[in-house]
Amino acid sequence: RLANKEFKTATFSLGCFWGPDASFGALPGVIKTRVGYAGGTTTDPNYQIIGDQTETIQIDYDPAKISYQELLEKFFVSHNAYAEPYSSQYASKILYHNQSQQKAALAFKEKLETKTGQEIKTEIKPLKKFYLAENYHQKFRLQQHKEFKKYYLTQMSFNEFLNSPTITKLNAYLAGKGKEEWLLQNLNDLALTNHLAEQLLKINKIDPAACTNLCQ
Ligand code: MHO
Repeated sequence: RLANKEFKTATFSLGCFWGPDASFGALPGVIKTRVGYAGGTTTDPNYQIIGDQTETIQIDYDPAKISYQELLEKFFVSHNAYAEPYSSQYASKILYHNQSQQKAALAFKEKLETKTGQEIKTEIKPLKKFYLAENYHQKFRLQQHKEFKKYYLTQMSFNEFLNSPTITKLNAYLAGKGKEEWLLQNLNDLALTNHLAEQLLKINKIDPAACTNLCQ
């Protein structure tokens, strides 16, 4: 199992939170992710009554394996930060947790603007409150795969599912994110049945033969 150790947290808004839940979750060094609403003033928002809050992803990461700088790089390549936001629900935001994140984010933005000569619309401001989104939005890609969803949710509570580093990775792989070698390294940690392991390899277009030496 992937260890649940000392971590740091990054909070980003970059459009619909389903995609980034999977793409950030795939990165080595990212321990777990969750989706919610933040960046606005509306209290107790939900998907129907979101008010001025923004769909946001929270990322717990191991700073020994991935830096805030690398997460910022991923943030900016994952969406168009130059476009005027479609709505406050889908705005681009970096919600920093401390001064060092603030400095890194501002510097990154400035460097990109100088390089491209274009203004970045990302708001950079302190995180005030993160409201966890409804269960059905968490690990959305995995939940779309009903067999996988059933397999895990009969073994664990939703809270365990939400906070599991293993589930974070599985959500990423079921979305076809990440690299083959990561999947092969992590396959045993996913504790799947042979049938589900085959499905997962198929989704990621990996020949099961590639797996016979590495996977049990
Ligand atoms: N309404 C879009 C985005 C969903 S995202 C959670 C869709 O159904 O794909 O805002």
